[in-house]
Amino acid sequence: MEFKVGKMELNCKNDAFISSVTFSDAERDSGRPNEDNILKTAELLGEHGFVRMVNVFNPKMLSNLDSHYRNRYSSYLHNTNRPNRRPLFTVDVEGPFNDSEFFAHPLIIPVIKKMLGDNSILAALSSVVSFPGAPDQYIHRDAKQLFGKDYSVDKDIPAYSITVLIPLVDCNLQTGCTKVWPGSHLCGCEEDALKEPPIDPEVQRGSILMTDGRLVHRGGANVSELLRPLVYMTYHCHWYRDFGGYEDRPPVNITTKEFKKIPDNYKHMFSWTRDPYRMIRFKNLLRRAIPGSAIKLMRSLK
Ligand SMILES: O=C(O)CCC(=O)C(=O)O
Repeated sequence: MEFKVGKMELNCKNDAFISSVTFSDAERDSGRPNEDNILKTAELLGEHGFVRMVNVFNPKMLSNLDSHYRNRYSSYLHNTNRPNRRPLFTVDVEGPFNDSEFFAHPLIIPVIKKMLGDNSILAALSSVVSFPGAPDQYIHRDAKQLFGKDYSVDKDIPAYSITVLIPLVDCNLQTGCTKVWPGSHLCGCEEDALKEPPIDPEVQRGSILMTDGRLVHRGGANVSELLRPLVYMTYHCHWYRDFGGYEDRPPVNITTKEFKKIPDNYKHMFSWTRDPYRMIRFKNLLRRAIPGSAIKLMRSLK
């Protein structure tokens, strides 16, 4: 949902309180986070609509993801003719991106489960790149409201969509932070949501920003000379789907071969991308194409 922009968007306070939890190297490398840190992360996310998780990806894992990404998507990273200088593209579930340590990261997934339940799904795996000179992105919320014209119903219900933003370079005031309006996920309308100025949480490579789908935010301008690639994963409650923004590309792209590699206990995160009626459709098509008597004849020939 796009907002009409008021004057306050320019009034950023970077010294404001940042909702943030720092994980130790031991938690990161063992994949066994301290339960208090998970609780704190979920609590801050619920209260402010965003939380920065510091020191989530170990450098080796991130560098594997990064080199696969830069190789595979190099055509998007050289230049752009988009006026907003922010190309968006789907990241295929393959290579290091088809790894449960990534899509069900042991520090991230416990928070997702606390917020969305045990059977949440991976609803998007995608990337947005902001090129040097990219202006501020339009102000928006990621999730469309469930009922009515605004968020006056949604503001009173638990989170149903969460985005995990993974920067591949440091996000700061030069490369562009994701500007957030704290608490705006609990605001029913645009006027309330934009009452307070936004803040710019800096997120270093290896850390992530988690946002409630209802949070009002925008990518900040890239005033540096550096490319600022961001990979993001969106998780949904198992009953929720939102295809807004994915009219011309799939939110999750996973082939049958890659789907087979997903461990059984994570398959539910991706099974919504498969068509359970594919064989039935195929049989119906055959039935229409081949008259009944021909099918009977074929059966009798067996
Ligand atoms: O670039 C960013 O920091 C945020 C991107 C974003 O919010 C989006 O593409 O929906």
